[in-house]
Amino acid sequence: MTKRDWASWPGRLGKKIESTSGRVAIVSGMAAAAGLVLATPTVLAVGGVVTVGALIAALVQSFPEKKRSISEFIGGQCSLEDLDSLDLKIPRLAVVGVTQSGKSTFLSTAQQINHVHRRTNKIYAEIMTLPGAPAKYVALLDGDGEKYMQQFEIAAKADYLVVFVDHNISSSSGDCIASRLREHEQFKDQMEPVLRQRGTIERIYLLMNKRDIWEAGSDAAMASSWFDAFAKDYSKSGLSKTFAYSNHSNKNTTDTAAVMQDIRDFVSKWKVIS
Ligand SMILES: Nc1nc2c(ncn2[C@@H]2O[C@H](COP(=O)(O)OP(=O)(O)OP(=O)(O)O)[C@@H](O)[C@H]2O)c(=O)[nH]1
Ligand SMILES: [Mg+2]
Repeated sequence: MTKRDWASWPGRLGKKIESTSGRVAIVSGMAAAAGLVLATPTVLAVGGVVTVGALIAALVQSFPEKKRSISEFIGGQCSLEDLDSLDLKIPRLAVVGVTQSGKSTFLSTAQQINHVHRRTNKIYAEIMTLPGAPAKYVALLDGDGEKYMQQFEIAAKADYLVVFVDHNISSSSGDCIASRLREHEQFKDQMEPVLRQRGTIERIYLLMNKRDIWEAGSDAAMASSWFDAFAKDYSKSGLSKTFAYSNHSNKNTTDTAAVMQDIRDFVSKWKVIS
């Protein structure tokens, strides 16, 4: 039998009836007017048929959408609505941070995908399979770092949040830029109420990216002490049940493998609901 979210049916039906009742009222009004010229039993019969017909139509139209198999989406990109239609409730991991901090690079490196590099401009999800018996899945969410609304939307839907920060928008300069650090602080301040509203998130992992360039630069101490203070702020905020942070480089395979291991550990404890 096709899987559907039957629990959502009463709510969908209520909405449908609300939108149908206006139309039924108009038809009833017309029937009343017809009653002035036609015999009453005929009008009653027509009115009854119209009302019952409208109710049946509302019942059918409010039928919950079909649940879709996860296998349809593996290996490609999908939308948040697609994730909602899945026949399994899988954990969601969102990678957030300001633009050019390395979010999409992390996702493609972690999945060993060679994407042609370009800025992200809309929210997308990818379903990653973690091998094992049975296999486990995690949905990876990414969006445009210039559009904070996209960042907040995916953060609000995540069970696990990877937050990217860096010392500089550049991917080649080791200089630590104060305005860039402020940008990360403002991003956190603006995201905080969104996270508080959604309720405590399971895990946040904060990464100070591009260490391949800032650790060797003359501003390394400045970058490092800013990050320590920033991480302390996060851990005290109580936004997540668990919190971790580390210096990171997407160019360092050991760093990426360490974050991936953390994700695997998280997913392996996830209770799959089908
Ligand atoms: N040196 C260095 N460069 C990196 C690192 N990670 C990412 N980059 C570079 O930083 C630039 C931006 O990376 P993206 O992954 O596109 O950044 P993003 O956060 O997805 O940006 P938006 O899509 O605009 O939100 C690219 O040129 C990457 O090659 C890193 O660890 N070290
Ligand atoms: Mg991106």
